[in-house]
Amino acid sequence: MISPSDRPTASASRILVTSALPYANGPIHFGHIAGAYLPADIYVRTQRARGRDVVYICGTDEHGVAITLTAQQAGVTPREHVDRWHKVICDIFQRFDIVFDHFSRTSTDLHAANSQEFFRQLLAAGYVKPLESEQLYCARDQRFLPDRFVIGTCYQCGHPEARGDECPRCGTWIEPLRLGDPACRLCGSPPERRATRHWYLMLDKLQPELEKYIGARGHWKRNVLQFVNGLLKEGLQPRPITRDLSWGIPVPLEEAAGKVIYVWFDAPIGYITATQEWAAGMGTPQRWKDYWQNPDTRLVHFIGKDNIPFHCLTFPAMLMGQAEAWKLADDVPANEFFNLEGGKFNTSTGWYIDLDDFFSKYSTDMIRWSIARNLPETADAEFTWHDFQAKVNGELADIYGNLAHRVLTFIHRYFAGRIPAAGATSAAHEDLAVLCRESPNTVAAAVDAYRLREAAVEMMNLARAGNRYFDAAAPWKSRKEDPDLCAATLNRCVRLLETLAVISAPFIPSSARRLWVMLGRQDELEAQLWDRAGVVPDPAGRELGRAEPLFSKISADQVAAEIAALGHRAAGRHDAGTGKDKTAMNDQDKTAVSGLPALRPEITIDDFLKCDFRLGRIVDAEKVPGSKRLLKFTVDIGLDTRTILAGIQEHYDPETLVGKTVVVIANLAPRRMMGYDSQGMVLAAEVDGTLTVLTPFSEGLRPGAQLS
Ligand code: B3M
Ligand code: ZN
Repeated sequence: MISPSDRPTASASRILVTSALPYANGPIHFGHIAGAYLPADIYVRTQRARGRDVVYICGTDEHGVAITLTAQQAGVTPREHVDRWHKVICDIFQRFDIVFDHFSRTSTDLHAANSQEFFRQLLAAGYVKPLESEQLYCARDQRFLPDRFVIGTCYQCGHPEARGDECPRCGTWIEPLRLGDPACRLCGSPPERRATRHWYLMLDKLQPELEKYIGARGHWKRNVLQFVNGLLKEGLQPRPITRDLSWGIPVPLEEAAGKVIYVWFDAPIGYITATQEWAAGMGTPQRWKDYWQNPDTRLVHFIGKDNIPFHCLTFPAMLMGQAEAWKLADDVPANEFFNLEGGKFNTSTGWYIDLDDFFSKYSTDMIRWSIARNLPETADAEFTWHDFQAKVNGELADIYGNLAHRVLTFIHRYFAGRIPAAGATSAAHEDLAVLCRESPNTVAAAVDAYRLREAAVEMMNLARAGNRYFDAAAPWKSRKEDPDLCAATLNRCVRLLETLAVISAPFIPSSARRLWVMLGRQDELEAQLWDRAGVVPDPAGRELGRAEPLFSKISADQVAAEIAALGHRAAGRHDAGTGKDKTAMNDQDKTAVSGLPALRPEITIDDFLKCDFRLGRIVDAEKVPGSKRLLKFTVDIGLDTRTILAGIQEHYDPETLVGKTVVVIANLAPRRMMGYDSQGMVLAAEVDGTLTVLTPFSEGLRPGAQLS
């Protein structure tokens, strides 16, 4: 094994960039684009323009329980299902102008062979081992319930819809046996525990190596390091990497007949398979090794925050346990979540933007720009129609488009479309030249640091400066008073626009290309070198192309109509479902259509009466030190005053809850969390990520009152 300290973070002349492989299980939306694809695409385009040797790899993730379940619900085979979604997802990337060097899929033979080889080598080295364990088993469906086949209450945050693999609310890596009230996703009945044999990745054995590796990655984003170090501190446990499923890559062992490799084991190997396919397609079948086995390459994984443990611990562990030395990630710029108008993007509840409709009205660069300006790099961010309008009208049209338009139409009108002479220089010209020279470096430095939002702002600042220069130079006046100065002004503005076209291309590629052509350039914009973009040779005498507006503005009426349409779509989903015969809708359909959790299995009145619900008054509330989720309440329930913890920190400021009357389950067995005994539970309702603590309609009710 190669020690991680022998693998220093690579300098950046050869770069392999990956974006999380989207599940071939449904469409992707702005949220995904903002998390792992647009930032990577901007990064790759910039590095390529700077002459770096970059390869950008992605593909669809086609295995796993979620896919098996959705295919089953749709009445198609998993193969048919992933074929369909693979194609849809490719088309969506095209619409966003996200351009990969290679876009693969994980259901290929080469990928199966690669994954099996990884498995075999880890087994041979003792990092994969079979273990007997208890797993949840549904007696009614006569099957084990891996991953998403089971739902229950999260033991970390209390979320009632945690899945057997992870909690969608707090991101905890779930151990299914610890879920509260587990239920089979297929039939709703409570599962039993049964002994079975699975193969485990012995993460505990690799923990010391992983610690060294992560220890040498102090430059990573704080959110990533916090998450990973938290897991390391808890101590890594062996994780099962085989599943009882029929769809997936068979475990390459005779005694494991009927078992497949866990989707999260094979998926990251998909990056490698895709790179091999890319190299073969280029006619250089061995070249993938330059990217995966040469320590000089920089390996960068763009992902959403929910994928952190797999990219920062599991995948590196799988690579460390191989016989050869593999590249481990140098950077994992994980993003937070990107929402829509205050809610999560959700196709089944109608809270989404229809892409056909969107692209029939707005351009790719408009949405790329509005997302780039709001990337969830440090905190959750969102798309709102008002902000979309502000970014398109106020920046693309009024700053970038306006500068191009006023400069080019001026030259067309007064210089017969030919770029006028540069003339003598002046202090103002020099200042502008300095700005143009610096601008590509400023943008590139922000991109190198994965601060792409800032890079976008810096790029737009150059256009802003161009407008200021134009205004101050007032060529419409100097045209009569000092024609040479007027010519010089326009000459300088054209040079600035050339610089701008090059450094804006990563963000708004087709608009930048149109600008390039309008500037009369006959060569390829993509072939321009970033490092020379700031010093443009005198273009005097060149004939311009035709000037036309780059961006159209979005009206207030349009914004209002879009917001109304979103509301209607979401409401329509709740009333009318999918238009199928409603009486024929089973519980799973209802869940899918409404976005609400399925009903739990029936109980009797006696079951209900076992729960003692009381009104309580919150006397005190504070954040639990060291926890991002938990609030600690002191609650007066009439009979006593007690401590209750709730995982709602992200939804409430503790002070705002003091004095509120709430509903408490008062006879719940105490549970220890973060060093406190929580004596009960405060009731809250959650829909689409928004959580509300329940409080009675009338004020001044006495604590202790029993609910019935
Ligand atoms: N398909 C999860 C996701 O789409 C998963 C990523 C795999 S990256 C190797 O969030
Ligand atoms: Zn949770």
